[in-house]
Amino acid sequence: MSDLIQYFREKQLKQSSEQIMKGRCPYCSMQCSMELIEEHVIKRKRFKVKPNKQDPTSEGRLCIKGLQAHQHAINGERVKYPLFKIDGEWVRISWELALEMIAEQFSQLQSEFGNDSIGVYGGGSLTNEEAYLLGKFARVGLQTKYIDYNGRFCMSAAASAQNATFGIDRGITNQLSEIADAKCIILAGTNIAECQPTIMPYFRKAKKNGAYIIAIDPRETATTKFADMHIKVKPGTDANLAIGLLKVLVDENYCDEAFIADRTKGFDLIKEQLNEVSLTTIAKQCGIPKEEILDAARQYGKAETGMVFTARGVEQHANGYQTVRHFLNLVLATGKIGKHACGYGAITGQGNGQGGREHGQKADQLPGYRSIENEADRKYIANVWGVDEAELPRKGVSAYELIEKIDQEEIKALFLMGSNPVVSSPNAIFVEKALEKLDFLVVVDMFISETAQMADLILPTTSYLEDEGTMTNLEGRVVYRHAERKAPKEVKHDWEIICDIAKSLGKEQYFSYESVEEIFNELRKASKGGTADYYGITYDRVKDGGVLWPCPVEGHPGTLRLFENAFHTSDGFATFNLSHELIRSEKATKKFPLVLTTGRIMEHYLTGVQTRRSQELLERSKEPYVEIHPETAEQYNIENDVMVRIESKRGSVIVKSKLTEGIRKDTIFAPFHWGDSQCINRVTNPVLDPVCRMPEFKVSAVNISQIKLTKVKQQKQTVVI
Ligand SMILES: Nc1nc2c(c(=O)[nH]1)N[C@H]1C(S)=C(S)[C@@H](COP(=O)(O)OP(=O)(O)OC[C@H]3O[C@@H](n4cnc5c(=O)[nH]c(N)nc54)[C@H](O)[C@@H]3O)O[C@H]1N2
Ligand SMILES: Nc1nc2c(c(=O)[nH]1)N[C@H]1C(S)=C(S)[C@@H](COP(=O)(O)OP(=O)(O)OC[C@H]3O[C@@H](n4cnc5c(=O)[nH]c(N)nc54)[C@H](O)[C@@H]3O)O[C@H]1N2
Ligand code: SF4
Ligand SMILES: [Mo]
Repeated sequence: MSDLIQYFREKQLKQSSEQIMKGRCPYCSMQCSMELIEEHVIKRKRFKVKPNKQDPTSEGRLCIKGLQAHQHAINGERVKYPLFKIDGEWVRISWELALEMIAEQFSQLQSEFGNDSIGVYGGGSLTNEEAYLLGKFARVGLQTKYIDYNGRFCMSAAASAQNATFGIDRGITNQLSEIADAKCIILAGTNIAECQPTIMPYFRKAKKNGAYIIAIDPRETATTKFADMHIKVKPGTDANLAIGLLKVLVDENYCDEAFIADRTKGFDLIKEQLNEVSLTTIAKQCGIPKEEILDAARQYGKAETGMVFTARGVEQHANGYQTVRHFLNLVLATGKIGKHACGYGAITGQGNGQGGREHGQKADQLPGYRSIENEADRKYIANVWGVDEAELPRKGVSAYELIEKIDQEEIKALFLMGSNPVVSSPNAIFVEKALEKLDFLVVVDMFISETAQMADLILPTTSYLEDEGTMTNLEGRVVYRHAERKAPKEVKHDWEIICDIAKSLGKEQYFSYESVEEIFNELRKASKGGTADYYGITYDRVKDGGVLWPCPVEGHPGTLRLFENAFHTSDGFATFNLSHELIRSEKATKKFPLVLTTGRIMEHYLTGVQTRRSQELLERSKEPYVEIHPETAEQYNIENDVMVRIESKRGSVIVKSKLTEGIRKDTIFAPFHWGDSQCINRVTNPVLDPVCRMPEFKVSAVNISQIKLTKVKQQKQTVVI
């Protein structure tokens, strides 16, 4: 080797460095852990991602989103300091000024219009500590009743149904490892293969062990292709289908009479009601052959073990609560719960979808899944917080209703942390107009999202690589997120931002923490004795593989399987759902004859703010589209891969057509990961479930038409005819 080469090698070695950082994917509820290796070679940075083989949930797997997640966190578009909008332009300001401004605006509005003139809107990406603190900030810092979060759009139907049926809502009732031994699995409106890809090997194992898998979805997906049976249900009719399945289970004696007698209430009444149910009518309502209902019920009925999973496909409906309850009836009637490989799971969505809804971001909830309207719960939390119970606000309204309050100018300022409602709310045009009415909008984000773009003030927050804390994954396992990357200099953690604002509002005594662990320890106390009891979970334990709640005392092993001996209701019984009265979804009309349903694709996450800033993911999936059946397309004179206008009562969007025989002829499907003019929520239906206030993202009556594009060469622009 020449001296010169030797010299450069040595120089390069001196200038190279490697940092290995433990972390956890910021996206879905699997919360797969990993190591990110950041290499500096001369002036270049290189990143490698290594899954964590010791992770008990992901078992050492990562999907493409997890492998590329760091790309958004290191993206140059990150907001690096507070930004204030002056004459439509973003101006860099100091934290001191930003905090002063917030204190002044909030105090002024509250003294003029009352405490409830400020709204708080949170998200399921926040850590447990931050979700907890945001709830406390609304109730103690601002003393407003108006707080809610994006989980309202996500899990509220399943959560309310589980609470009503079982007395507790912990996503999945069993550990994932039990799936392998389930002999029949019903996947209702859940596209696990694309939305929780690293969960799939659990189901593959089950299949290898002889499980029969039934997928219920109006269109073909990677999940339905994996299943043994695909019921291509008409959107919005799943409750009817579940009633049909129960009728077959009852009529053909697949019920576990002993379990029903010992552990449940309300079965006799339901049995009576089933006499009036006609399978032929149900098959017609659902747009499927009657034989499929019979086959599916028999498969589930005769299987020794079985599990039912639901997700947003059956939950995001005006009757989402009822629908999930009807699926829970199947589990109860067959006694397939509380035993090995028998149970139910609502597949949670966001990284902290589960923990985010347990500790007080929800309008009616206090930490530990306590109720803000229950006197004992209020007293307990007031005591932990060191405030007078009478000072705690009462319950507020759900996320979409909060936007309505803004529209009605009852809420004058909004503090938004970890959500992008301009893209993710139904009826997005209305939402945008409502937010324009705000006197003061503060958005805490890593990026200038579509909603942040409308703000007066943007506060920059740290990413998952920088922000330590705990998350509760889809198993109900509380896990620790290492965050070993240094935050950009002027960027703060969400929890620090909340504390700083509270201090500037003169509430320092309630928001003084040295570390996230200190916040967690307060959360543990606040949850003690509540439904979601985290008291026995310490930082030492979460750093070591995680603990499944409830975990009421230190040393408790955590609850691996729920309901082995009793349900969590006050009398220990689970309750069958009695209501057959179903709210009708938006009906197709002559003007809007098709049903639009919406959802996700593998490459993008929610409103795409993060994944659209990940080069690799954007490369794989650049633009939105709409799936249309070829026969439907022909009827509407629509070709493949052309621009199509989708129109509803509420508005319209233009996306590319994708013809596929996989979808029902009366249904079209579009993902919702894009904003502005391609935001599908400009079209969707904001009708809310009366119990859980979930909007009906999955059924909107629409029309479609092809847009003819002509290139006018001279003008170098595209003209829409
Ligand atoms: N790649 C990716 N993964 C994600 C996310 C993401 O944005 N991208 N988001 C995360 C979050 S927050 C969530 S909540 C979960 C969501 O996870 P899922 O609920 O699995 O996702 P969706 O695509 O919304 O809906 C699931 C399926 O429901 C079907 N469906 C639509 N309407 C109906 C209906 O009326 N009845 C039935 N039976 N099925 C219907 C859709 O065709 C779709 O295949 O995913 C999480 N994981
Ligand atoms: N049509 C249709 N609409 C839907 C759905 C559907 O199926 N169809 N699904 C609904 C569901 S299930 C969900 S969960 C919602 C989600 O919708 P949103 O709540 O809008 O979720 P995100 O797109 O993740 O927006 C989160 C924003 O917070 C930022 N962010 C990420 N992590 C953090 C953090 O730790 N702190 C802070 N301060 N900011 C952070 C991101 O950059 C992004 O701008 O969308 C709902 N909307
Ligand atoms: S997106 Fe979900 S499945 Fe994929 S790596 Fe992240 S946490 Fe795991
Ligand atoms: Mo979600």
